[in-house]
Amino acid sequence: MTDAPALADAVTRLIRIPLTRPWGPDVTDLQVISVTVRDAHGGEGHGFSWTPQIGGTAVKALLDTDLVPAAMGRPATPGVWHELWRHVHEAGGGGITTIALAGLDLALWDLRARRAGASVTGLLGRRHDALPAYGSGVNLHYPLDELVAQAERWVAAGFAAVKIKVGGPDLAEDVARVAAVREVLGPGRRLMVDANQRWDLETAGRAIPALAEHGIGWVEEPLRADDLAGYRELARRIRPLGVPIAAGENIHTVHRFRDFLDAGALQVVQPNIVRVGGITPFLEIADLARERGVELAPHLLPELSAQVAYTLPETTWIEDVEDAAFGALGALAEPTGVTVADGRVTGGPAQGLGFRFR
Ligand code: SMN
Ligand code: MG
Repeated sequence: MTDAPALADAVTRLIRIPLTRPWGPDVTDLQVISVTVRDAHGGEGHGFSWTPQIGGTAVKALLDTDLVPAAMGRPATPGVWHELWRHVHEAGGGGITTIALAGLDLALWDLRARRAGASVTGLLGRRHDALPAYGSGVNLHYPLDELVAQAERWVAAGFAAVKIKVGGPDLAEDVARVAAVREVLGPGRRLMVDANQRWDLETAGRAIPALAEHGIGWVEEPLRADDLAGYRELARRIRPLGVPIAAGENIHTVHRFRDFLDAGALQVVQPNIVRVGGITPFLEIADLARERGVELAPHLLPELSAQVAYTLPETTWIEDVEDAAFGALGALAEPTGVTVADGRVTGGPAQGLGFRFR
């Protein structure tokens, strides 16, 4: 790979994409930082960084002032990932640094695949034509009737699994919401719940058994994602219930995922391809999950996650947040080709990753 031509140019652009279905009073648009790279032979690649709420400007600045200058002149290949990670590491091993790094990583994968006349899926080796998708909603702020209507749309759309938010101030209300959605789903569909780090250990210890009465496929981010000791203790306490604990959208490195698995704290790992720094580190985390025999479920970004998940030996659930795909939001100049229908995700671009933002 070191015989790749040198990186000659990289241009970033901060784009705000309005959400048609806001994720909360203060989350009304997504921030994407598009990254276009050019190599010394004129090859071009397109990638992006992404953050819903916090840090878009900082991500762009880190790319422009630190990552792009450090990458310039190095081989234009994703193989430079670890050198670039070392370069920005004193600003944090994960978080803004890895989110920024993802923009370059994805652009370099896109370039590498285009150079080979292939899609990234084709380059990595496709193993699945289709994967199961689950309907997901950022819906804690929805009144009950809107939540039920959303669950009805998911059933009508053919999803065999769905995920809703829990962690409101009143546990009885969470239980009523889960019961109402279970009623819509019937016994045969999988229902996952996501507390988005809202509970402490005692609250989680009370809430999870109550919600489990309604059949829970996994409980996601019950505690603050930094609190490894809390997760270890929670896993110990709820083990008899048999409800898997899922987390990963706020875990940023393979090292930290390993800590959680060593602690026996997670049964489902959910790396977000952008937040961990791109496809290169995502594949390391997928290998780790496989070695440890835990379920892998990539977080969000179905148009990207599916393209990589198609290439893994295991079958992974792909998360489809209602009306939040870049194509559906009208953010792309042309669709990626990744489509969710009848509870399945299929398709992808003919070349590269296929992300060109308007
Ligand atoms: C989530 C996180 C960030 C943006 C949208 C949704 C949520 C999920 O935690 O897992 O879907
Ligand atoms: Mg989540």
